[in-house]
Amino acid sequence: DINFYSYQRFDVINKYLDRLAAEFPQQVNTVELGQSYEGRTLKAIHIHSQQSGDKSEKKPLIFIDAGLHAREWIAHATALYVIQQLVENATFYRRELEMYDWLIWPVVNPDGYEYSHTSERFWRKTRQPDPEGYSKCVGVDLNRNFDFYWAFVGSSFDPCDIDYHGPEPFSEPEAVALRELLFKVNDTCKMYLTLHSYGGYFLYPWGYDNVLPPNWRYLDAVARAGLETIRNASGSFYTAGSSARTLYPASGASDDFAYGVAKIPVVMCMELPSGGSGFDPPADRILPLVAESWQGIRAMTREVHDYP
Ligand code: 0X9
Ligand code: ZN
Repeated sequence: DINFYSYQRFDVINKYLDRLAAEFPQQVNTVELGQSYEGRTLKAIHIHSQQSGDKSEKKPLIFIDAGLHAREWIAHATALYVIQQLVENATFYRRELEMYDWLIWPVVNPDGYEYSHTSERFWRKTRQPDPEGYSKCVGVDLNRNFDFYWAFVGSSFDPCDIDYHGPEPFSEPEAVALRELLFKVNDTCKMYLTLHSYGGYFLYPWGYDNVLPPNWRYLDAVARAGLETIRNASGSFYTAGSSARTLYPASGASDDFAYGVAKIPVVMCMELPSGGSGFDPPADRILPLVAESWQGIRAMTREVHDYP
């Protein structure tokens, strides 16, 4: 079974999703999204309240993913915590389940995630070798592989760099799966939240340029709702702003794609805190960090709900 006293491996996480689907068939179903380069099953979970069994009723959807970057383990843990709370603690989150359907994909890059457990703790990319065979270096930065201003800024042509954008857009099966999922849900999806670490930022589009999108004031209000909730819970201190202005310009990322191409109205990238140690918060910090992050996520979804 899962816990938040250690970081869970990919198989444990996927088996947990299957167990929830078997145990709560009225509220939960898993969604298979194809396979990773190394053949792992890409699996998300769809969570809905019991009443929404009525197919004619289409609820707004919150879509959360984590782990495009392998080493950012607190992101995977946060997604897992959201799943656990919404399903196993459902009576406590009646409001969240009444307002929304939830789609959560906790490990977008399972090959990289497993590699960061077995071989190289701070591995970031996928595990697909360079198809042209020119380079001995392995892996693509999934968050540079999307076809929106691909290879435009903040990414590298060098397969040996950690921000290598890949030989072409959507060279990675995991990015293709995420694209297809975004297109599948974008008619009902109110917010796409992508979980990363570290630094303590709420980032909204754009990442490819310093220009701000038309609804940036609203995006900023959503971000501040999350930030203030976490701060008032005497939790971590976050900064809010556009990706390019607040962190650095970087294009070809999933968030810009979700906003610019899939046209999801609210897109947010959370850079979770470090727990004092970079990409590797100590085990005893996992539970406090995922719990405060979940409060911030809830606050954002309340803010999103009132938006037309
Ligand atoms: O560089 C990234 O992909 C993200 N930071 S991380 O340290 N987790 O690697 C930030 C992505 C922000 N979004 C865009 N630049 N579009
Ligand atoms: Zn990241």
